[in-house]
Amino acid sequence: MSPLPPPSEDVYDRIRLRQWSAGRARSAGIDRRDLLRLLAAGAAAVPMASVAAPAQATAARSDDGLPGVVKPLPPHLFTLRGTNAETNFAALKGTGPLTPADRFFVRNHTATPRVDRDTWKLTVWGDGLKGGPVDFGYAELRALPSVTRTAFVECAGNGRSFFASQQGQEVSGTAWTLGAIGTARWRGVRLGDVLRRAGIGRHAVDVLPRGLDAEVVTDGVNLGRVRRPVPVAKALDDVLLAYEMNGAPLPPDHGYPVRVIVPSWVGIANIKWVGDIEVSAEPLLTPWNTGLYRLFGPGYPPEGSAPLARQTLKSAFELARGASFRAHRRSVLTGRSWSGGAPVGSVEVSTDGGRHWRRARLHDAPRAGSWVRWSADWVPTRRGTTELLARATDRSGRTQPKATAHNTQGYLFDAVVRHPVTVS
Ligand SMILES: Nc1nc2c(c(=O)[nH]1)N[C@H]1C(S)=C(S)[C@@H](COP(=O)(O)O)O[C@H]1N2
Ligand SMILES: [Mo]
Repeated sequence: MSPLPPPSEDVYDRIRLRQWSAGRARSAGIDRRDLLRLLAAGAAAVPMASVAAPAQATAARSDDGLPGVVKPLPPHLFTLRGTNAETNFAALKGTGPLTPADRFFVRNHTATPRVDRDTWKLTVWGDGLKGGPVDFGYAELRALPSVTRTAFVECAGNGRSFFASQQGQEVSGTAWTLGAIGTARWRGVRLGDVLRRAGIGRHAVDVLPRGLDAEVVTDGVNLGRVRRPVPVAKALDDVLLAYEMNGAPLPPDHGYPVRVIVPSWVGIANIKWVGDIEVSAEPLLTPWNTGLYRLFGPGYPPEGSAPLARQTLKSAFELARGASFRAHRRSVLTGRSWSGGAPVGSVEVSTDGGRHWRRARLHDAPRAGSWVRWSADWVPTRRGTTELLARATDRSGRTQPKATAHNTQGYLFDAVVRHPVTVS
């Protein structure tokens, strides 16, 4: 059995922009000229600063939080980046395969809205339905058959800072290390069940969930509320409308009362605080699948790559950068590897800057859309500084490369990361 889904999603995405330039795709909720401007901005290395790190970014942090985030963000668990909070990988050591909600990274374009689930409703609408709009209340959704699945949510820009620090390349956006990922057990209803109940037609092409958080304003352009289309084939396949995370109601920062979970895809597809879903008979374009979340740069066409869909292959140590070890003492190095494509097959570790490699022990059965924990023993002998490296190979035979091809917004970094440590 092939670990990868049918190619329809990719083919679909590739034709999207062509359709749009030919006037056959619709700019959903934004002026076509503004969208073109954003596209141009994506193509140049213009930092889309207020999208990646909005003005509130500089607001003073309270001791253990951010103004736009509800949960506490103590420094031993999180590193704050603008309106966002990155999970410290060291804080995952010993936590098991699921990321506890108290240490799950937060990526907010603006701020966490407070939504009352009793007055909340989800409106499904658009010319891809056979009839008019259909509303679903929270209780109604809970009454539908539920499904549970483990999936990571990972920002497309996870690992972005290594374009600069390892490859000397300039990129725009939040300077994540590797902690813009979390894995949880999500419970909810199949988006497909809801769409069928709403009367999705055979002519439907795109499904566009939109968040209830504030509109995003960047460079004087109102981008509207956060929204990013998913092709019908994916929407009807394994997408969830989730109301539980790790057995508890979704926390406010992670989309309460209901969020979209699009397994294996870039984080932006996982719309939090979903309020409505447009079902369209035409292909849809928003800022989040045009100027943003495509690859721009010398290796890519002027309009950018196809919109990003699947996440890439990565590995991280559960260790602070610059951590120290004692010489001649046995240590157990632990970490995780994951991929949005084929499941991780094996992981190798180097403790001497990449000269020698050995197999790590895997502690989870590799699964697509999730991560595997691994470990390797190390008895350091030489005092001083060294670099630890971890390199995963997936079941399709792909291995993390030494470098990732540059793209201006620093998406999909998949190269092996060099992790500095000291031995004393
Ligand atoms: N409504 C809404 N949904 C959103 C976002 C947002 O700002 N607003 N951020 C997206 C991005 S870019 C990512 S990476 C994930 C982060 O999910 P988390 O904050 O639960 O970790 O949510 C996505 N869904
Ligand atoms: Mo993201």
